[in-house]
Amino acid sequence: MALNDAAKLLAQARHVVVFTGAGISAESGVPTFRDALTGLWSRFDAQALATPQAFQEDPDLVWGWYEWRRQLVQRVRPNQGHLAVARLATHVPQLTVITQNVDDLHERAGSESPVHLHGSLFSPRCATCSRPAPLPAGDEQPEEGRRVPPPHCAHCAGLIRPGVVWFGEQLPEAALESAARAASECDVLLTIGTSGLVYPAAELPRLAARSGAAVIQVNPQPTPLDPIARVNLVGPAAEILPGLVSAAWS
Ligand code: BJW
Ligand code: ZN
Repeated sequence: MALNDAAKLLAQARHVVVFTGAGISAESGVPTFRDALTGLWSRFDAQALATPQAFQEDPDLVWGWYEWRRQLVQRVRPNQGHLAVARLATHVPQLTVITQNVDDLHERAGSESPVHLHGSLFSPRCATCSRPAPLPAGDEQPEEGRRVPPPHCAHCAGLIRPGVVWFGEQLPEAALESAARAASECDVLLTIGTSGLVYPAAELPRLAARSGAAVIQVNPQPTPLDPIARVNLVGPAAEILPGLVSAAWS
């Protein structure tokens, strides 16, 4: 049975990497990017919002979108999937959590220092001088699709931008390096709720597999990572992960 196979691999591992995408936060109420009915980008054009060019052309639209998402995330809670990932740290000798998500639900579930490959909704910075900027005051969630003008930098008056990684931008070097190191050294990589379409993040499970690790995938849908997964657990993360952790350490 797939769950028992995955539990055995986890229980024997010395270093486990958990690699997460938007799907792990779906059951908290945070929309994914590419799911046909609920994805954020089924309502908005991704290329129109998640690129440096879009911010240059229409900063109010892009800032408004990120403010809407930041405040949505502040109103939701970590789910059983995030909590099970945090519990893993009490069982395995070494655990590295690598997330593509810009929310803070792993931290709020109790995972210490997850590696954020694509930045964070909570670390705005100046688009001109790159200095960090304070989060805007107020917690009134703007209406979906509403334009909100970004604040100006206190040092150079440049526009403040979200601290996330847009298409065509480099990932934070230290984060990518430590993620690649962990992926190449681990015994098991557990990939959860990612479509595996966005690079260089999507290379990490492949790197782990090439380095001899067992890849376990948790996802209700097929993904391009299916062929490299030693075990495929088909279903939602908040249902599968608590059972997986219990099966490994019962
Ligand atoms: C559930 C579930 C449940 C549902 N339980 N699961 C090589 C080949 C081709 C292209 C490239 C390449 N290398 C680089 C590129 C270009 C580009 C890229 O990858 N393009 C592809 C789309 C083709 N990459 C980049 O531009 C990157 N930068 C870069 O490469 O720099 C170097 C460079 C610079 C300049 C020139 C040349 C090179 C940067 C990528 C940044 C990605 N940023 C985003 C936005 C972040 C900010 C924001 O949040 O708005 O990151 S895009 C978006 O996708 C976001 C996500 O982190 C990322 C991944 O998405 P994720 O998490 O997988 O979500 P979904 O929605 O796709 O999937 C959800 C999954 O969950 C599904 O599978 C569901 O089934 C599942 N699910 N419910 C479990 N309950
Ligand atoms: Zn500045």
